[in-house]
Amino acid sequence: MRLRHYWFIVCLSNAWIVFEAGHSEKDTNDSSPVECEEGSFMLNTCEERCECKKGKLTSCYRVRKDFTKMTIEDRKRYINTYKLASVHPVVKKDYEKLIALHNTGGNQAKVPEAFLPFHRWFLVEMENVLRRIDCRVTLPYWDWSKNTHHWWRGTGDEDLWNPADHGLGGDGNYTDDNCVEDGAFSKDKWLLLDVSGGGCLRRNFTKDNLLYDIDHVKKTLSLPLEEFEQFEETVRVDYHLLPHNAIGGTMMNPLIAANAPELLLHHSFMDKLWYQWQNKGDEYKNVYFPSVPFKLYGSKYYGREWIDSSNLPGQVKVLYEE
Ligand SMILES: [Cu+2]
Repeated sequence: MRLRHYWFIVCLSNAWIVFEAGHSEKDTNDSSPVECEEGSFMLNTCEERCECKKGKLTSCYRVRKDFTKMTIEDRKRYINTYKLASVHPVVKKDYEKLIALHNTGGNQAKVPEAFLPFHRWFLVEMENVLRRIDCRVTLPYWDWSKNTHHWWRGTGDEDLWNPADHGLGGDGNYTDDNCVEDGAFSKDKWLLLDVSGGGCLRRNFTKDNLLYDIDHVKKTLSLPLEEFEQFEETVRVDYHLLPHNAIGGTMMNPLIAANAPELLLHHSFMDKLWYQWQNKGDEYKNVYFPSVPFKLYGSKYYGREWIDSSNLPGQVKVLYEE
């Protein structure tokens, strides 16, 4: 009886190791043969969406999803992985480096020639860090334009600001320096990095309707090619700054905003808007950035290398699910 019990534990712990290894491998253009129908789509072990060609999974895409539509389990996985990054012995340094870089490079990254490609690069770098902990993780996006009249709500199960462990927690406590005191990032559970001054995550919600709703976004996306500069400015200035300021606290301070967990979700949405614009056609995809002669702040890359989401450096392919 005792022996059987022992074997059960050994098997269980081995299964756990296999499970862990299966989801923490660096990347996954899985070339081992699989049984699949030619031309069909399948998820690989890292849950990338791949196409089946000649019995192999090829052209694998990281699928970024609307946070509010993800399963509770997926949302928990994302949040837990994100929290782990700041203490994980293997990735902590790289995570810190990226936050520090965003803290110092904010201004250079906000010029029209850099904003979109710099943040596309930054998002993939952050995603890479998280995927070294769990390769099934991709960055979710937060489409606040769908919910402008109660964007701050945290009572719905699907809400970004839900205080359970599948949400980001809610507004800060104004009697306590706006520290967040509920949810996965409450001050007793999670702190900002030293490079961001340490201390609690702060929020100070301005509970007014957000100015730009779904129809506004649709209009912006429908601008013609010649008005790319208008499109870019609307995204970089209007859409980008609005939630930074409405959330307040850490998100409102450009020197530390990158340390707020919601920044990645907001910037994923900004990246998705560029992605949608680019999907209107090849001219839309390539407008403007190919001619920019300088490298992205803190990066070895030119902006033009981050134009095509289906062919990014490091063999990364990204798609956004509606
Ligand atoms: Cu920002």
